[in-house]
Amino acid sequence: MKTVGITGPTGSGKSTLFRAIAGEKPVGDVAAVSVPDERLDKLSELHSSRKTVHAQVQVVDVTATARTAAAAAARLRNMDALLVVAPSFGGQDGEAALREFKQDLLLADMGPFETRLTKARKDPASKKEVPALSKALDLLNDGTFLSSQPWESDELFTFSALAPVTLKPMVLVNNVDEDALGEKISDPDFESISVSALLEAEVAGLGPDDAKELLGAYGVDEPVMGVVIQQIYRSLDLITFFTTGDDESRAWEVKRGATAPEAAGAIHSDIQRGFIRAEVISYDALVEAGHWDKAKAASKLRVEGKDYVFREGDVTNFRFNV
Ligand SMILES: Nc1nc2c(ncn2[C@@H]2O[C@H](COP(=O)(O)OP(=O)(O)OP(=O)(O)O)[C@@H](O)[C@H]2O)c(=O)[nH]1
Ligand SMILES: [Mg+2]
Repeated sequence: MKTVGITGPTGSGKSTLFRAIAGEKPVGDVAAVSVPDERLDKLSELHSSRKTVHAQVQVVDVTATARTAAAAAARLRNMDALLVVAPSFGGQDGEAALREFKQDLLLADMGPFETRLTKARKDPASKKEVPALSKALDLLNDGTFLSSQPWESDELFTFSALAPVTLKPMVLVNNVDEDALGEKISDPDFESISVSALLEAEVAGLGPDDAKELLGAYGVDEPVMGVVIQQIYRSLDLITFFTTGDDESRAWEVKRGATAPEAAGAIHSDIQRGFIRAEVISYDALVEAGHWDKAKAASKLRVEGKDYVFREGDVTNFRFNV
């Protein structure tokens, strides 16, 4: 499961957004939440599945328990992606606050890169890392996030020990007043979504009918938290594939470019080890066929071997022996 950290300026509404995302169940500052996916719901319906299991992400209110800025930065480095909250409610200038906060993120990366570069210059074994490190440091000094560049895999390997914050996928939540929903911040480093964290947090504590009524008062159809979660999930370098049947329909995540045995490993290491082949059909083709069994009877299932690279929305059944 991937972990997403909520971060942003002090008092921007991070903990409020966390409550909105985590709903009524948060214990502490970490919550596992389901990623909404209409395709999965459809598969479950077509196969009358007894269980529907969505992909999940773990959301963390990063600064809630960190005692110092350094502790918060260290915690940020462990996140797979960041949800950045900009405060635009109550007459605040969210854009200005965001600009300042971006400086903090750049600074958090500069220190470790400087230290590493100094070491690499002295150590013959690390000399080859110097060009990538100094290019990265130049970018940071120019106020540019490392995520803005296409890096080579050996450069990324050099950076990986430093876990740079500005290399992480980020989604920006513009935290606005209830009557300013839709107002976005334009910033080259982020995709932004407009949210009233306070309204969403209130809604998260209500039953579906009351939630609909409260949101309706502000002209909103449904909570945007689902959209926020979907967006952050998409920013991660993952694809989703499905398994389906009368027992269970389930969404699985695997890194982009994964082969069939690697995808099998997302389910269980035994299935990866004993992998024989995968029966695969695209989501659209399966919906057209109406049911896995019908697709099978009509020879619509492809048989793929161990070199097959999984695609977004594949529905599969693995053949394996243990
Ligand atoms: N009106 C309004 N107030 C909000 C909104 N979001 C947060 N607030 C208020 O702003 C204050 C700070 O919100 P928090 O969620 O605690 O902010 P935070 O980013 O977690 O704060 P720190 O952890 O101290 O940095 C609280 O009083 C919230 O009720 C919003 O969308 N609208
Ligand atoms: Mg907080």
